[in-house]
Amino acid sequence: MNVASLVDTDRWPMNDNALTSQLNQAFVDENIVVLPGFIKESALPGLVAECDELAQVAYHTTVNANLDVVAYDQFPKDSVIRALYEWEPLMEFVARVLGEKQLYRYADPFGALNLAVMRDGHELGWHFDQTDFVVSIALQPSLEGGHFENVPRIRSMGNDNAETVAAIRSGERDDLVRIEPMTPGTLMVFNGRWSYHRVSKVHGDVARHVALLAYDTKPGTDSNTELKLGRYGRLPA
Ligand SMILES: O=C(O)CCC(=O)C(=O)O
Repeated sequence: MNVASLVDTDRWPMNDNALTSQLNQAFVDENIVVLPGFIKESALPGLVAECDELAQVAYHTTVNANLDVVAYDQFPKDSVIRALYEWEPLMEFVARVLGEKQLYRYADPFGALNLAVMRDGHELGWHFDQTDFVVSIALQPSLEGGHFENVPRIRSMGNDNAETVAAIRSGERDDLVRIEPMTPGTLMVFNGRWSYHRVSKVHGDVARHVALLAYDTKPGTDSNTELKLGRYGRLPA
């Protein structure tokens, strides 16, 4: 599998220092960078077919969410999404966008790579992430809803901004909420620790497919038993 051929490197030259320093500056300023058309349009039908196949073995998660999740160990060896995740140049590119010297793939046999499948009625409520960043690749939008809604940099280490966060949750501060564009093929690097975000309710009989690629600045990162049981319904053998 020639993974490099999936990426539109004319539009997003991954080794171009000018591009990666510009993206790094945007990440520092906004806690998010959105790269539309990172995956070539011509590669999308094959990837969506893979998602539809994988979605059949997804586990329905109800902890803090209502969506179906495919775990890393469920991606077959010849999976193209797996190959993208395991492709060194992609990890090195994300490191440069983040301004990090080195990244490591998660040691979590389930959480390293997920496919999030959101079907009619599924949603992901307002939350902050426990991690400094998440990398997502949007592959298929739902017919209606399924928007990635985000309030960037709403809290910081020293200020939880609890009143505003509560007002967003109760729908009184929609003026602060941005919908981040997630057209198919978009790569997003996002810091959800300081940005409040959700995925709005999905409607219609087309599943929303998003691949979530987990990297860390330290080696050996794994999730705990409680998270594994909640999100995947099982523990490693
Ligand atoms: O499905 C998405 O687009 C993002 C999921 C998300 O918000 C998260 O994993 O924290």
